Amino acid sequence: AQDCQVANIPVMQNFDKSRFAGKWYAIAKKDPVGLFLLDNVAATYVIDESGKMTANAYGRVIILNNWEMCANMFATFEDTPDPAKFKMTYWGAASYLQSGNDEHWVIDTDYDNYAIHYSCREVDMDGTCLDGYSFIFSRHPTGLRPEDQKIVTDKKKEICLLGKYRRVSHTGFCESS
Ligand code: DAO
Repeated sequence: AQDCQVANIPVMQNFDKSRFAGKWYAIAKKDPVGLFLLDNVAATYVIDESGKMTANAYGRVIILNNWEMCANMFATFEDTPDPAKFKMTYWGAASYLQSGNDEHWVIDTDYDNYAIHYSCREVDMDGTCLDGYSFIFSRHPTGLRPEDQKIVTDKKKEICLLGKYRRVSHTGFCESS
């Protein structure tokens, strides 16, 4: 059932953050209002000895309307009663980069190939998401394996974001930084 209520969005069952650790390449993205990360986006998740999750991420951004650069970003995650839902605090290596607090939900993953991330920033009066973003992650910068594409399409529909994504290219722009 897809009623598009944020509270009813199904997330990954028995999410195992230690298997989620490592590098993920964003291959598609649904942007929020005031989008920040444009392309060449990747995130590396780390789980420490105490089980706390953190991440480093990078991506091409344009700041001050015209200045193109690679943003190096950091994030910490607070666990919640649902193992697939985290409260994320993020900030940039430089003070002029974006920072804030977002939800970080893992909708689905097989840990080895694909992952679907979701974050609703603003829930509307009717309980649907008014402003949010979502990344489709792959372990491979080249994209998803054909066998994962149907699973991902079905999940996009379940989270009411089918047709809202754009492709995220990897050109090597952020590789040297
Ligand atoms: O690109 O518009 C946007 C929103 C991105 C918020 C910045 C997130 C930085 C940390 C990313 C960790 C993995 C999602």
